[in-house]
Amino acid sequence: MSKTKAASLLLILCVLTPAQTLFAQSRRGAAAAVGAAERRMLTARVKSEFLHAWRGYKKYAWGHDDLRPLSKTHHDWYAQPLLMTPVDALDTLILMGLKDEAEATRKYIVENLSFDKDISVQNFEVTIRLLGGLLSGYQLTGDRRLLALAEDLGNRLLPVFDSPTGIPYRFVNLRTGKVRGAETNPAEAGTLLVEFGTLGRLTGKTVFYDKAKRALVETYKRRSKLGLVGTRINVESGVWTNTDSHVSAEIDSYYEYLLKCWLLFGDRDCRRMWRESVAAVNQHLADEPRGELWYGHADMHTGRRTATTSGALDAFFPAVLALSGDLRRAKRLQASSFKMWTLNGIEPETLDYRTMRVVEPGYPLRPEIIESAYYLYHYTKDPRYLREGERLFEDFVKHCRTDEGYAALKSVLTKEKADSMQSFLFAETFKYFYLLFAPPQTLRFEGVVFNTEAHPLRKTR
Ligand code: DMJ
Repeated sequence: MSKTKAASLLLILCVLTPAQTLFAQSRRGAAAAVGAAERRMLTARVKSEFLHAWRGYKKYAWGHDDLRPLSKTHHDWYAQPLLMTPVDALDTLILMGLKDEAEATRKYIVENLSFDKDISVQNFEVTIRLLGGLLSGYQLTGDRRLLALAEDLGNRLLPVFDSPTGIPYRFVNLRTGKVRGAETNPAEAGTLLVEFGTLGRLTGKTVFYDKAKRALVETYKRRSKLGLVGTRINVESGVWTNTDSHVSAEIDSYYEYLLKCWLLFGDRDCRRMWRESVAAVNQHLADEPRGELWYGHADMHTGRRTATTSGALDAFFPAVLALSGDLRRAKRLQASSFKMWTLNGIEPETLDYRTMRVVEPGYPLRPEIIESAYYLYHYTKDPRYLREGERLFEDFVKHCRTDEGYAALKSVLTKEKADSMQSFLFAETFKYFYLLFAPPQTLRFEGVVFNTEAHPLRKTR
């Protein structure tokens, strides 16, 4: 190399940010290693940012479901709070070693949370956030009052399964058991068995496992000849009301739980359903513009392409592919997700991956791309995923941090903030950042399965 060339290369490397350096390196195929001191520093930064948001919640919204970070007020999902943020945050507090905060939160939950409320709640959200959070909290602390709360909640949710098909209604009144919402989707019908199954194993009450498993199986049984499911289904007639098929909102975690229920419980039906389903997804939904890998939309019966869109929620799929052993597709898909993120310095809710045009510009602090970086780093130990995580974290802090918390973005194009900080920020987004950078012994990956809200549940085969 000539002296002038060497000098200009040195200059370029000096002015590049770490993330830009990653790109420079990735063109040559390898990311720079991340040393132990650098990882410690990143871990500490994540913890400190988590605490920043947690203090904001405690200061302005303690006892309520979420913090509204711009108006510095609180938000409750229903007429009475269900402690969404404390329950979702508890296991992250424990994993981060924040003992006093975890202890105070556990105490507050067991002394104040009651499900004897005359409110109609969304079964899916309450299951993944509250049932999942209480169960992992119980497994991490051994506090049986958390399990008792989970069992009480489980019993109050059970009426949702009393439909003619066994596919659950969407809403149930926690006090009266009255159900509503006959039109549901595979995600809400099929993302229940990890939590209900664990509750069944821990209480010895098989009804929890059996009802949630039936819901998953009955959804699967209605797949098309191509092996795909649609977006909406009527729980009373079992008829699809929207036949669009994809791995995005309203379907996503249905696939995740087919795989995870095999891994968590050793349920062979789930393994068979996962294998058949993922083969159909790879055959009919995968798309390869410009040699990249994306998963788009197609009609469940004909396989005809209906949309070339993907988004922040779809970014969970590399993690699931990696967990299933398909690292080749997982790596290619994660590269696409990362491209989607870097397009505007943060990912949009929906993107047309053919034109690279943003379709829905919001960013509600979603974790999925970080979750996938964590899984891929776990399996490959390729520093690329640590560097990727570092870039995601820098952008995330830069665009979403407020003086008293973190705020969703109305638009990733303008970076205008929205007055919302959902509890999955604590359950998932910060947890996956933390686990990505922290030493592997922080959590024995092979011993647990994360529910879709990132609550780690112990394998009980
Ligand atoms: C979470 O509540 C869960 O991960 C769910 O499966 C999908 N959406 C949010 C986070 O984006």
